[in-house]
Parts: sequence; C-alpha cells; structure tokens
Amino acid sequence: MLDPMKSLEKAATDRGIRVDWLLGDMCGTPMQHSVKNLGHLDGVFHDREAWQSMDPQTIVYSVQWQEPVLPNTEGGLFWGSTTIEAGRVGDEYFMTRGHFHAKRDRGEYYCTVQGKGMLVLMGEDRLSRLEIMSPGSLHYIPGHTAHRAVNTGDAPLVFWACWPSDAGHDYDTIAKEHFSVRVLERGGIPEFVPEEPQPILK
Ligand code: PAN
Ligand code: ZN
Repeated sequence: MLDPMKSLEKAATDRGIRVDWLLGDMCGTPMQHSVKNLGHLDGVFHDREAWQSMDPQTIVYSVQWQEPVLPNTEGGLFWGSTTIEAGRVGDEYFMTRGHFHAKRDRGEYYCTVQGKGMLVLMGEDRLSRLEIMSPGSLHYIPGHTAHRAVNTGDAPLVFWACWPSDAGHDYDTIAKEHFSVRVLERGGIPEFVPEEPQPILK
C-alpha cells in the first residue's frame, strides 16, 4: 500500500524549486537569466559624459526568473529576483531601466530582501511617487504604472517580484519619454529631482 505521507513527501521534493530568500537565488527549475551592464543601458542615465567614461562591462543589475507557463499566457504568474549593484553614473544611482507593462492593466508585487533603495512609480499621467525599499518592504505596483528600482545604498539591492505571465514589458515608452523624476545623489543623500524637459525631436 502506498503510504500517503511518503507520496506527499515525494511530490513535494519532486517539484524541488528552492529559493534562497536573501541572496535572491532560485534553483531546481529551468531559469531565465539576464544581466545588464552599462553598455546595455545607453540613454538610461542623464549624464551621458559620465556614462561614456565608465567601463561598459560594469554590471548594473541582473534578473533571474522562472516562467512556469509560456509568456503571454493569460492567468499565469512569473516569479523572479533582481539584484542591483551599488554604484552611480555621475550623480545618478544604479537602477533598472524601468517599464510599463505592455498590457497596461497588469500589476505586480516587489518585495525587498537586501539593501536600500527607492521604487519610482509613475502613472500614465506622468505623476510620480516614491516608495522606500528596505529589507521586508512589500510594494504593490498597480496596473497602468511604470516602475523602476534604484539602489541608493552602498551594497546590492535585492528584491523578489511576481507578475502576470501576460504582462509583457514596454521599454520603448520610457526610453522615449523617460520617468518624470530621477533619483540623484545630492550632498551624500538621495534626492528626487524632476526630469529635465526633453528636447523636441524634429
Ligand atoms: C521585474 C523587472 C526587473 C528588471 O522583474 O523586469 O526588476 O527591470 P527592467 O525590466 O525594468 O529592466 C519586473 O518588473 N517585471 O515585470
Ligand atoms: Zn514589471
């Protein structure tokens, strides 16, 4: 006879996905992995000269995530972590590119496990607000809201995220229009500074 406890145990270990909460590491499942270095982040930081003077191989952030269903599947969820290294380009802290979800109404959760930072949230009306990221901070990102995480500390900022598998990522809008605010270092502390008006391209 099958021992129900044994088969439960087997089922539990067979799935076998483990996370290391603090490191932001996952194992036991096919993982997606992406690393963004400075060279990948052309046009993201406001001080172009400072960006050009730095080694393009410098890692700014990395993401690992699992896709238990195919991207664009309605009703599924993706799960992953992001690690943003400590550093700055000129006076601007290392940060993610940031995006709206391609399906605008899709929300997301972020939960910080290590480091210090700020989550910049911007609505489609370009009104922005900030949430402080610190170990244990949980952030609900509503739909229709662009989101970018900024590492304002001197150690890596690590957070977990959970988002709908059909959310998709719209990076183009932010690449063209930017966030309406930037988090810059002023006198040793982070300050929330309005984005300079963009030149009108003819
Ligand atoms: C996160 C982000 C991750 C990297 O998983 O994709 O932090 O930031 P960028 O995608 O802006 O480069 C998420 O928000 N997913 O939807
Ligand atoms: Zn997102």
